[in-house]
Amino acid sequence: MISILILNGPSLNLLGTRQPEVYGTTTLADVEAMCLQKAEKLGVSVECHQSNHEGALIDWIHAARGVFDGIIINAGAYTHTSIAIMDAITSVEIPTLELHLSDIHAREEFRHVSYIGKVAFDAIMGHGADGYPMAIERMVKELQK
Ligand code: CA2
Repeated sequence: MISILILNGPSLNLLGTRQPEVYGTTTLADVEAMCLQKAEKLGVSVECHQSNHEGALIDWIHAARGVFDGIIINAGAYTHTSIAIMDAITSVEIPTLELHLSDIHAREEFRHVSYIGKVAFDAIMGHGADGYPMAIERMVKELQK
């Protein structure tokens, strides 16, 4: 069975509680439930983790080698700063999909740079919480190629 690791970075634990005009009203628990539902429908397995710490995200990426077939990552603000997460993704050689709630290219210029985008095979952004099940579908399509 295809297995997918879904990682969420800093402050995404606050989803649905603040800045609803930017990030929507769906909570992280809702998002994870949506992912499990989508996975069940597609006959794949998903495991979700969130951390506010760069090193914790990197540890999960490293541990994914030989365990997960794909990684979906919303690295939050680390997207725009973290060469360390980019290198971790490269090191495990697991197909990785970049995910964002908002369209980072339609926002402030400092969000236009994405280190994750340099190593991901594709990106899904601007669809809010619905982007998560969309990302699972995109990942499954990629892994079934
Ligand atoms: O659009 C996205 O998914 C982002 O990855 C979200 C990050 C932001 O730094 C990226 O540029 C784009 C921020 C996540 C903060 O999440 C919050 C959720 C609710 C309330 C406040 C922050």
